[in-house]
Amino acid sequence: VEASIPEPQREAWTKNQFESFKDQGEFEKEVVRHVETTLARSMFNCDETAAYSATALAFRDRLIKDWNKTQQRQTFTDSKRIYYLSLEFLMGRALDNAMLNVKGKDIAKGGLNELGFRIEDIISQENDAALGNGGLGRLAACFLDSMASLNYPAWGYGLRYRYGIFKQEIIDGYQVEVPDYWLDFNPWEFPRHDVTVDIQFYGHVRKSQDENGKTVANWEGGEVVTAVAYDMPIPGYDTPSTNNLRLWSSKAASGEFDFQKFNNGEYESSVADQQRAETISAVLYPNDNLERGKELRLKQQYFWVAASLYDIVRRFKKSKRPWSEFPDQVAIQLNDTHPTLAVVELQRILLDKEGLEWDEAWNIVTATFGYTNHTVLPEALEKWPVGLVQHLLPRHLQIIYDINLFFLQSVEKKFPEDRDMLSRVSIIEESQPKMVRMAYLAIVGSHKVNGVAELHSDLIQTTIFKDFVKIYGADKFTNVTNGITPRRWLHQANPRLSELIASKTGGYDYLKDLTTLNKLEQYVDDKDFRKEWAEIKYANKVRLAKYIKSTLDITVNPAALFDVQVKRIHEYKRQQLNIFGVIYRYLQLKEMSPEERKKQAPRVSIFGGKAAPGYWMAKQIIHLINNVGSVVNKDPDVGDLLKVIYLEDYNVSKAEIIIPASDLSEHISTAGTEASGTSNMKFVLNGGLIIGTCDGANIEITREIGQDNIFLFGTLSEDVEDLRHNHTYGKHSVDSGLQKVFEAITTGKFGDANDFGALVSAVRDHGDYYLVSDDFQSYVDTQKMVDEEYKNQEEWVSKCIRSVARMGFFSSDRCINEYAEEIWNIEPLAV
Ligand code: OX2
Repeated sequence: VEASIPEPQREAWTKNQFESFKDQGEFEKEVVRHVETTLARSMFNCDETAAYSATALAFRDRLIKDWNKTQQRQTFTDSKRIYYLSLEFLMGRALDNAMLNVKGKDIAKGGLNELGFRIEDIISQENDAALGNGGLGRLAACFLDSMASLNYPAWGYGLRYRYGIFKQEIIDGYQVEVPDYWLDFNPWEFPRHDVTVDIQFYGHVRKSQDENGKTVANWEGGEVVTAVAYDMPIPGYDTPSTNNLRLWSSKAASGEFDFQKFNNGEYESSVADQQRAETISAVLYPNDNLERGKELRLKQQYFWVAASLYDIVRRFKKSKRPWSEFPDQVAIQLNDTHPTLAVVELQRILLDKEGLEWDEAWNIVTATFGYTNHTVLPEALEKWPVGLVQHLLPRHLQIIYDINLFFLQSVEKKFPEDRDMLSRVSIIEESQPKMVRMAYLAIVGSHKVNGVAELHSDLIQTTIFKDFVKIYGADKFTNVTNGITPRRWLHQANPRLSELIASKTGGYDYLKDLTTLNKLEQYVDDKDFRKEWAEIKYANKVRLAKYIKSTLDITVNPAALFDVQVKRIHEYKRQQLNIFGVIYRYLQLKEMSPEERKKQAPRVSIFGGKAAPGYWMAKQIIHLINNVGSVVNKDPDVGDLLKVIYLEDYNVSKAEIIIPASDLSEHISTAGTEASGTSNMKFVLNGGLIIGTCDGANIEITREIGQDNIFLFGTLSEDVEDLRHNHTYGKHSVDSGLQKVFEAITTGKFGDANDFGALVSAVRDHGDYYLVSDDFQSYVDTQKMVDEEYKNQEEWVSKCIRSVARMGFFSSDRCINEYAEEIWNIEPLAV
């Protein structure tokens, strides 16, 4: 129903519009109003939680106005929109970001202070919105920030998980998972109970003839679940543009609650149906770079994709344009293969619902979609058993078969000689059981395929998707190197550094054009500037040291080198290489005389990250790190020279404390395995140096900041295959340094040796797939160099400043502009 206020009454509306706070007084008034009326509390009963809620609501009121106007503007101008489909959005906290983006943080700080609160305490009341596993989900969140900041008409679509990524506790050195129920009070979401879509599963397909004698497919029967929209405003920085993130929640379809059963006293079983429906959006799968092929996951994917497409198509149809203009109005980006069913769903809508011919429909589909690949790891490439797809989505399987048939026909025509090609590129893998290869389906269904860093984009074109480059030509494949939002990852996380940079680069404009950072280069030799810079780093380290003290009761010396590796725990990311290096350092320290020890550079090795609950080896790595910590940290021979810290429950809000405090961070994946990495960019942007392999975005970071400002080591990706081959044929030796480390572990220096047997043998006896032994020596040698260079603080700080000055390229704004131009063909909307 189109409801609108009649002309004569509009003036009353305009006159009485809500005005957001212009100054501190108005902000305070709004907070008090929300405490007293929205929350029904008084100043005698206003704790930090209530103050947080009221502050969030005050800012939310402000955002809503901009949000409504942005949506109206987009509708009136009928401009092309980009829809970013991602199963993960790792947003973190929203309040601080909202305050900064609308430039209201100073007002809030003063206002809260006057009301008796410290803004930091209020901000930290908020639960992280942790609807993601790691880099892939955080990238989606940075992209939302950039799309809004650059005024692109953009929507994110995802799932509203009731439980985000689990919370990690470390108990007796082991990871324990605790559910993350994050929705207690979430002022940032708006339930749209009027925006619902019924989603069908299972059933069967019946073919019939329409009045023109054309065969039509009817998908009938099965089960229906309702998707309800929840919207979150996404404010841009220093612009009124406020975009929408729409997350779907599942509930039983209205007809589903079985009143018959209910009345017959079968209350429990009627509730059970309800719960079954709600299960779909209940929990985020906690695997990073791993696909386990569970039916519920496939249900999640279809539920989310079908609801989103229904919404997108509904919006398009309002414009009354012909279908051929769909790709002029709509661009859809597939964040990895998780939303690939969208390709099939849009083809189904156009064929079965809208009555288009196959070719016409398929041209629209392929012109609409773009696909971003984030990994070459075989265990992360999605495949679904044909039988499962047939059972859950019978009509979709038929369409997949047809897509494949037409695709293979075209391939056969082009490569009549290469019979093998057909089975290699088929969307259906002829294995036992047969599988649908989702990446191939995504490539065939999109007009552009991109990797996320140069090396990675080269690798996909020369390895896993090589045949597709032959078939489609190189133009279909491109690179868009990842980026990060400088608003959260510098301004918000490191306010003092941001202020210092602003004072030298001509204000905060650098947050909108990060290349402006290059103005810092002229201050590299300025002693006072270096001093201020170093003081800020030190203060950030003190903040982290306090956090470590308060959570772990371990005292660390802020003057020591803080060496940080925080990311998901994975063998390919090689936290085992890091901890073996720490053990090696420890053994060396133990062998030294007290005089020799005095010459050593003190270090704090800081780890953090979650292991997938079912990833046993990753959990062993966590256990080993903790056990090494408990031995080293209380060894009086070592004292301040080495501390080993495991920070519990690494997440976005903790990253904002940890990253600004790092001197050195580790990005040490086996070459060719880390598609990009994005925390590497965050660490450098915050004035830390990197030790890393020639992998992912490390390579481009090196190119930008210069090889003197980064500590690179290890095997190159082009040599990995040969080394692995040698290992398999027994040509594999573990050098004496690493042998000593293994000896220490297997003789029980760090607790029961049996606990770590598998970790050691993976390297020593079972082929060392991740090349830990090959890279060990060059790793410890490079760490030695780090020790030496850190002693020369003036030079170290100069390197940090120079690096930051050259990091402009890694803004997610640059990245989004590349997507917009090369893939989405979309323009910003003037405000
Ligand atoms: C991650 C990649 O592992 C990481 O290298 C990359 O920076 C990030 O995506 C964003 O592009 N799941 N997570 C990733 O890939 C997959 C699959």
